[in-house]
Amino acid sequence: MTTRLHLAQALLPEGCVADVRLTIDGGVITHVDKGAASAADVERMPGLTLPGMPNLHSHLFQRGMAGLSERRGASADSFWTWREVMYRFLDRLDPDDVRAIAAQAMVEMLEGGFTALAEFHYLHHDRDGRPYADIAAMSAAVAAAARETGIGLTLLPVLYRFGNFGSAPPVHGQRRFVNDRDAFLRLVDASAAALGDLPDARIGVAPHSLRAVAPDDLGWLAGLAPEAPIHIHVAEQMREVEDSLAVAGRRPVELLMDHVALGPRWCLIHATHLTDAERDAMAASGAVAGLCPITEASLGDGIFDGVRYRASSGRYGVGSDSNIQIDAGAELRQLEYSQRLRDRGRALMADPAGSTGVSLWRDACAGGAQACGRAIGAIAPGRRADLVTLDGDCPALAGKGGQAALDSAVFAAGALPVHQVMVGGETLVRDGRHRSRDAIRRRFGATMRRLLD
Ligand code: NGQ
Ligand code: ZN
Repeated sequence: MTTRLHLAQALLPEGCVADVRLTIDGGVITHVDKGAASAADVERMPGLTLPGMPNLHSHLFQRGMAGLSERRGASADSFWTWREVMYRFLDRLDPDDVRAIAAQAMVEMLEGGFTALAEFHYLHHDRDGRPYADIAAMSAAVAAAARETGIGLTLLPVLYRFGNFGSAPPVHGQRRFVNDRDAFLRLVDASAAALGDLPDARIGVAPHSLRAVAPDDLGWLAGLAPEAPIHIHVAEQMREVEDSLAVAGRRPVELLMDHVALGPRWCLIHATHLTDAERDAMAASGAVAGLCPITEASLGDGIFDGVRYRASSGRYGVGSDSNIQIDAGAELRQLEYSQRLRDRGRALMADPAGSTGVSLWRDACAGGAQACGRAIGAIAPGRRADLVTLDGDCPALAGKGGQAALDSAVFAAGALPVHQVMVGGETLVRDGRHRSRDAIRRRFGATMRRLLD
């Protein structure tokens, strides 16, 4: 089916442009033309329309523990104590709980400007650590939530074998994640089947981290599906760097590059603590840095050097990771502000003489699309029609258009002011509200009350 849309203003690859007409066929943009609205346009979008932002890293279930790890403990709180709270929370979840939490998080993503998701999926097994009768029961729960909400999905089944560097055995809290290679192959096949009829869904793979797989698992995973996206958590915490040096005599990104050839299919999540040489090699490889600025701030990870990485033409995108807050604009703002606080400058992630909001949005869309392995992330022929129209009635946008509207949406509004969202040509959010928001919220509320009882 062919539809035509008129966008009052649009962020195209060349910048913000007024009066843009899109032709969409089978959910894909086939033509981008300039011109005033006409009777052939089935829908007219006022205000500025952006390419939907891909969310390149998330653990959906963690939305259910947002806010529950802010209490100071007896010993020093850290990423590692947060992880204990997280393990205790996920201990209780069954596939229906995961589906309820996932759907709520996806609604918030869509209402927050994210139209696609790469889910880094590692909660696989039953509470006793044994696989469900369907080994991909949890993947099926994620797929069902994607079907219900309409978000574009890249599912990354995670290989998790060990508890730490040196092939240390997994601890009790990790038993629901663990597979050997054979079980992992079954999981990937069953997960692909679970994606079934989801439009344009993609499957990839993810070694959880250098802590959770053996070095020779990396090449094995990369060889499974040589075109598919492959994501890994790396160098997020200084303790990981220290442990890697102690056990392998190499820093995490060095160790990774010793075992695999990085390239555009790779997404390195966090990659916070890099030497100049590691950062330059990563940028030169064409891999994507999967930055999760709000979670990295929440967990006290450190600051990725986006300024110098970008100067070496490094590619990046953003992810909502722990889902403590879900908002595409807020992720970009946090990224820029982290650079400002370190370097004591302004507009640090912007192109020369360019707008910070436009540069951040465009770069993170491109990197996010690459990391998702899907034709998304731009308003251009051949890309899926994933579109976010900003709310021109938001006071932060009053009197502003084009670049000033996007800068204001990212830096001057509380939450990204989203008016309408389309995924694959289908409108899912109108007036800032997802079409299934109320039912999904009710089910999430009932689930959370039971889980926290
Ligand atoms: C995760 N999250 O898998 O959810 C991780 C924590 C780990 C972040 N790294 C667990 N933000 O890395 O061992
Ligand atoms: Zn993560």
